[in-house]
Amino acid sequence: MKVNKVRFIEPGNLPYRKSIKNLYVYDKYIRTPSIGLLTLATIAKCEVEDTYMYSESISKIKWEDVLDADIIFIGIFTFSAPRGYELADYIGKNSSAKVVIGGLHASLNYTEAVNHCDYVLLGEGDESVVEFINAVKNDKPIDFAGVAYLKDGECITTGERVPPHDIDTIPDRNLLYNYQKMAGHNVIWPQVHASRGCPHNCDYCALVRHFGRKVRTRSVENVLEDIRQSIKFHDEKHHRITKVLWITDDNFFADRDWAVSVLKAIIDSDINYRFTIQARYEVGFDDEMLDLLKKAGFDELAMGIEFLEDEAFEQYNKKSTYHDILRSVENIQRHGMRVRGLFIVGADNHTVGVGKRLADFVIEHNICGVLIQSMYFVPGTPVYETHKHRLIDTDWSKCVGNVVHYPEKITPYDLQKEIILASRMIYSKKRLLGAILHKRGLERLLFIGEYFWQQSVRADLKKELPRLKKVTEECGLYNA
Ligand code: B12
Ligand code: SF4
Repeated sequence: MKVNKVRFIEPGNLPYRKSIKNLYVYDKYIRTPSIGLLTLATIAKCEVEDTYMYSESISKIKWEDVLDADIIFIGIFTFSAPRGYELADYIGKNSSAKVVIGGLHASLNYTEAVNHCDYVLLGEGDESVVEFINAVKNDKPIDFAGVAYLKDGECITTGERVPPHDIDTIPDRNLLYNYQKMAGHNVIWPQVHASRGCPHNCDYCALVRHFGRKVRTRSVENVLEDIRQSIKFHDEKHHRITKVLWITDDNFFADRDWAVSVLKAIIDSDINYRFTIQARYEVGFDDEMLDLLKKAGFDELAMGIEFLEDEAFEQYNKKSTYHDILRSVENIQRHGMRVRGLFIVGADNHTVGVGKRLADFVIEHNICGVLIQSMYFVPGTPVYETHKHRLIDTDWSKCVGNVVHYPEKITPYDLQKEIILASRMIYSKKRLLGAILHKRGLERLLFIGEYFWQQSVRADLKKELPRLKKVTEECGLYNA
């Protein structure tokens, strides 16, 4: 079969729409688009000239340009899976294109995803999209490793895929419809993903199941070039206020020598920019690394603190302690960098009071901002096996911070209220005033932006309260 036209689609949790909130809320109707799917589109373009991508993070989908494609690839995370299935079903009804779904959620939950497409491609797609396109072009069976599909109602799989070793692709940002225009929004960040995989094995982590425990890195030159291109793409035609590039790796520091080389290369280069990055607590004990980060332009580390109790760290196999976290936060701050906290609530030991404890910690230890995620269990993770009976339902679209399970020692309703309380305490009017009076420059601006973003987050969390009250009352699990 001829393959003349290929389209990639990134569904949103909610589809893009114009809203005043798009000026300060980064994750509702507008989001940074997927660099992963864009990387795949860049690779596919070498096979099929007419390759293009749409992302509901930044635009509506132009169906008149999509439905006559020969192959349509859709990438889903858990929070975007229901919308992805909706789009795939629509395409299935209105187009003769082969519909392929992939991405983290589809890989871990392929028995669900196969019901909405012709094929699911498991794992990272850098090599498999090319194999797929070529198999279709040459009328060959789709029988290479890492495929799932339905045959006579039964889910067939062709075995596990080995993750790609060469990941040196710089995404061609011009392949994404509307990206250049939207790149001026301050809630859309320049992003570079420089390595994949993490050697750790936290029980709730879907990433390590998807990308594996072997760390694979891009070459230093390739990472630097991507950083340059990303900055140019976002800044050249726009006046952005928040000029910060996000290195989105899950564990950039896992290969220490490589991380040092990247940082030294940034320092020695013509790149003069501000950066943010995610980090485990161990980096806070590495003074050489912290000095390099500071010199390279990193103002902030987003630390996966997750819990504040050793009991929870132990239960979910997170090799961490409260004491270590604290020491690490203090040392990072001593090196002149901010610490942002990424937290999980809804662990088995969490009770009423978890929200206040979290907020007190954040305020007392000068954590500059937070992302609070309620526990959820993705198929394929150890925590799913032990806790799947505790999921309220499998409406994955709710996995954007809402409570989606029946915690052991607190009701879903009360836990949602704890998240709202924590947000209200951390982003209070008093702290807003403090930030306006005492913080400077970007730090002040970020707090103001986050203050209004969190108002919107809380409004969304509140909307779920009546439903959570009902499921709490109906489940019968919490009767004294
Ligand atoms: C950058 C980022 C964001 C950005 C942009 C997201 C985006 N559009 O991609 C923003 C800030 C918007 C964001 C927001 C959120 N995020 Co986020 N984010 C990330 C992060 C750190 C990096 C994404 C990335 O670039 N990955 C690297 C690329 C290479 O991987 P990839 O995109 O998965 O693509 C590869 C493969 O999966 C595969 N693939 C992907 N699609 C397809 C399609 C086909 C057909 C095929 C064959 C293969 C394939 O091939 C690609 C190349 O190898 C990830 C962590 C991570 N490592 O992925 C979290 C992550 C995706 N985020 C997560 C979450 C929970 C959120 C939020 C819900 C947080 C919150 N509470 O607000 C929000 C959701 C916003 C919303 N309401 O829609 C979770 C999702 C978990 C899950 N089970 O799905 C992750 C995995 C973090 C985590 N620690 O668990 N996020
Ligand atoms: S350290 Fe982070 S990326 Fe690594 S397994 Fe744990 S949660 Fe996942």
